[in-house]
Amino acid sequence: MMQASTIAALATRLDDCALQARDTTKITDEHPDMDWADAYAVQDALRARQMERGARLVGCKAGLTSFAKMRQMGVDSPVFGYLLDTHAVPDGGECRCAELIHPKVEPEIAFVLGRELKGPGCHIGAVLAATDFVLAGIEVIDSRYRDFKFDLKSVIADNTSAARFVVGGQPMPVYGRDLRTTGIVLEKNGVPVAFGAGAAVLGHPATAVAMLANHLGARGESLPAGSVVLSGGITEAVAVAAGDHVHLRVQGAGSTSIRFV
Ligand code: 0L1
Ligand code: MG
Repeated sequence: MMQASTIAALATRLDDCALQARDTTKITDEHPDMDWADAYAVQDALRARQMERGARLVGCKAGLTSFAKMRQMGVDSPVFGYLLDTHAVPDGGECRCAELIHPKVEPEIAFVLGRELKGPGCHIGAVLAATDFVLAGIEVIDSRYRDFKFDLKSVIADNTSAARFVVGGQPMPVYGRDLRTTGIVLEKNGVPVAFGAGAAVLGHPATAVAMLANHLGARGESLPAGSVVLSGGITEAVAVAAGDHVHLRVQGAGSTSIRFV
């Protein structure tokens, strides 16, 4: 277990990198013995710093939940992070690239919970029962690590590269729908660049939400009613730059978009 002072120093470093839009080397280079609990402890300390500045917790995210993403990043299991109101961009709104290091976008299905979801023991059925509706969601990831080069523990400490997100305004109830066959099309500057379906995320995107709830439950936390949960990129992440306009269509759930300036 890392010392509290080391955890605090690492959280400060990652926070400063995000605030100043500059990168750093992955923290396991200096701390090769960092364990999973240490990695999430750094993430907790990062969240505490940001909330001390006034940010509010609005939800959580699961990352690396599709084989496309795992293959892209060379890892083999999902990771979990948190979402703050400071990460949220209004539908159709602008994301300032000067505030980010090397942003990429991911097409996701966002769950909005009508009831608290608490592990352990969560499964797809419990997630769907607690879900009020799903929305089209674009996550903007921006690893604080140089060239997006990291291992799982380093990326967990860095709040799983969370930077911004946008969700659409057309809620789709899950009852009577099959999220596995729900199709998505991601367009960059009017050109379709990625396609997929919900099943790309662990067979069913609600599986990622159940894993997240079980992960939180093991730590004595839960997903409160009203939480927004990003279930993970359905395709590989797509790099973006100032001037790009990204639009996501989700079958049955309308669309959402974001402009990079
Ligand atoms: O949301 C995600 O899938 C990203 C998880 C962290 C890995 C990355 O930066 O691609
Ligand atoms: Mg994501």
